[in-house]
Amino acid sequence: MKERTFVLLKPDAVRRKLIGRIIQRFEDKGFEIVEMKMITLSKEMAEEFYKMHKGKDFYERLIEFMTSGRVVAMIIEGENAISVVRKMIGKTNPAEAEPGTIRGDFALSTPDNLIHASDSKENAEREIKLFFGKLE
Ligand code: DGI
Repeated sequence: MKERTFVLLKPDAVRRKLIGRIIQRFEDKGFEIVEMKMITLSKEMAEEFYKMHKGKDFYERLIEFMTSGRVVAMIIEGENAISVVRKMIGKTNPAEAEPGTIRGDFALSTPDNLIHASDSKENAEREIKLFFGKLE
């Protein structure tokens, strides 16, 4: 089923100049980037984005990291985009992410694990609305 997912390249991806190589993987796979923008997240925006983690021990560091530089937000479209893109980014903890995944190949730790991708249809809709102001 053709669907849309939300992907965010985190500040470490921008700082390390990995944007092109990461996007290339999604294009090579056959996905289409249908919307994209580079922004710096405000604290309020980062807190809304990660509100499900509020109160957890890693939360403050996560918000600080997410607001530490520019990010690239995009909507990616294609067959089963939500689950396939999640598979391509790899496990949350890059130390456990398989080689061949983005986190497995390019990252070693959290919160600087390079990339976010929606994990469900509900979250994809929420995140697309938050960043692009519309429901898909
Ligand atoms: O969707 P993910 O980014 O794979 O994971 P998530 O939505 O559960 O968590 C969002 C970010 O918060 C994740 O990319 C890194 C950080 N995080 C999540 N769980 C942990 C964590 N950081 C630490 N240090 N420990 C955790 O258990």
